[in-house]
Amino acid sequence: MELKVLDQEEIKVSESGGCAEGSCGSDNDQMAQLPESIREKVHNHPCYSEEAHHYFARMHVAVAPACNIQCHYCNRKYDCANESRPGVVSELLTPDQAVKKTMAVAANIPQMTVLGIAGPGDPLANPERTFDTFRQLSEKAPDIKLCVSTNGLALPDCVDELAKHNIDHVTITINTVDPKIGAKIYPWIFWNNRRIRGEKGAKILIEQQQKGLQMLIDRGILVKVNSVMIPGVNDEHLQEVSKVVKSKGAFLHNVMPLIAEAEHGTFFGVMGQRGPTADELQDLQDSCSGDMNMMRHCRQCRADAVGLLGEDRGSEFTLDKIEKMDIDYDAAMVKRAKIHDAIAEELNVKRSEKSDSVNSLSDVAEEGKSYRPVLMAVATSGGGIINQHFGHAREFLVYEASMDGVRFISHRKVEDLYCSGGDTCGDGETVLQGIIRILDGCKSVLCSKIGYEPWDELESAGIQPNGEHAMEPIEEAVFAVYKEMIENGQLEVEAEKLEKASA
Ligand code: CLF
Ligand code: SF4
Repeated sequence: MELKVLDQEEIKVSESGGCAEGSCGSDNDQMAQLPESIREKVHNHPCYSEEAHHYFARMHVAVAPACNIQCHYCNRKYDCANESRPGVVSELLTPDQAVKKTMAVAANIPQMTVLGIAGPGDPLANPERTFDTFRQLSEKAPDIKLCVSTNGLALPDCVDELAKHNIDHVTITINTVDPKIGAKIYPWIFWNNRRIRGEKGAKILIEQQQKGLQMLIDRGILVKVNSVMIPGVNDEHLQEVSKVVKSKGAFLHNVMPLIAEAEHGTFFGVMGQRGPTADELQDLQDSCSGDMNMMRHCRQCRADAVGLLGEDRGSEFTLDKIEKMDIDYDAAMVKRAKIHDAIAEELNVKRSEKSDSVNSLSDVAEEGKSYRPVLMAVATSGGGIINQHFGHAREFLVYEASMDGVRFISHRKVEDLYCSGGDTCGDGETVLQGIIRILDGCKSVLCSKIGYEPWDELESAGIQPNGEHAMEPIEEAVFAVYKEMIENGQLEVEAEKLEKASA
């Protein structure tokens, strides 16, 4: 698709850019294999499709304050604009306010396709507020997909109601299928008006999760399972979780890293429980991927996030701002449909171009020789293209290029921006060192532009900056750089070494 059908406001989302328990994506090849009925459900859901997340946005409405369990990684905050993690929100909304906000966002960000309720507590522990919001939206904004994320304790009681409102995307956070491990993650659950602690509570939670999962699958509702990877607690057990949920028919598994900082005030944070390293997370995701479609592009969104995954435009849609907006939703729906069609057309064109350009190494690879895989970081603000200045990137997407092609691996967050404006990068060495640290393992970083100073430092750290592929589709650019590396003789390995490395 050419972006010419989009006006400035519409392009903004393409250029700028959760589930409560942190929540998914089939990759492009897996998408092609899906039956039509499922493809229809996931093709424009930014969490269920890795491809879609470059183009389509989601929003959360924070209507669900209460929770019926306690997780050791959770501490909800209700008036915080600064932290980006599940359970944090700026303002709690009533269902009426949530409906108004959703329609305002949908009218102003036509690429917003999904409304999720993901907290700050558990949506199904607040059934009146959650279902009132869904009921109103399914009537007033029928072109928006509805999505919910839950810990699963109340799920079996809510499945019929979910089906009634056409909610066909449900995320269950399942961190374990073993009560012994569960007792280390959940100090208590609130069940039949009583607080139940330890293994007994964890056992009930696990049974409810598995029962709810089965009931959803039986009704044809797509289920994504989120798991928080907690080193030393459930990391070695999550492959088993993946097997169990896959055998029941879950569509996608999203293994997310534990976020635990003492200043968040969570039990794990205060106790110094560490989260996994990027390598540990990737190894676990890879080992689960034999059993399951894995989501690797989750951003562990706030419970009031708005926009493309990885961006937050919530401050544009505060209650006082929405009050002043004049929304003609019927007109907005027509415009949204046009834009969605145009994006679908663009994706079709890109897929066919990709199949021509991102497949063959035959012109550079020598027969009988092997070439090692390479990680590359990419600066993008959405649209599936390399369109961001190195110094403006708030996160980098990491891709692996190998003889099998290009695949998305993960995103890595930049805690502080290297620079906040202008086209040149000059100072800020400390931040730059931080970026170099988070890009560990990457051989190249592709961006639209980069200053001399960061260029030199990146190069000295063994990360080759590359601004030659600005405005090109990401996967094609990564593949082109990989080919150049092969041509330059940088990647050749002896066949036995490659076998050993992959064993
Ligand atoms: Fe929200 Fe979750 Fe629906 Fe997506 S988020 S309720 S499935 S619309 Fe997505 Fe955010 Fe990860 Fe959740 S990136 S935290 S997986
Ligand atoms: Fe927090 Fe409840 Fe979600 Fe656990 S289930 S992360 S306690 S809101």
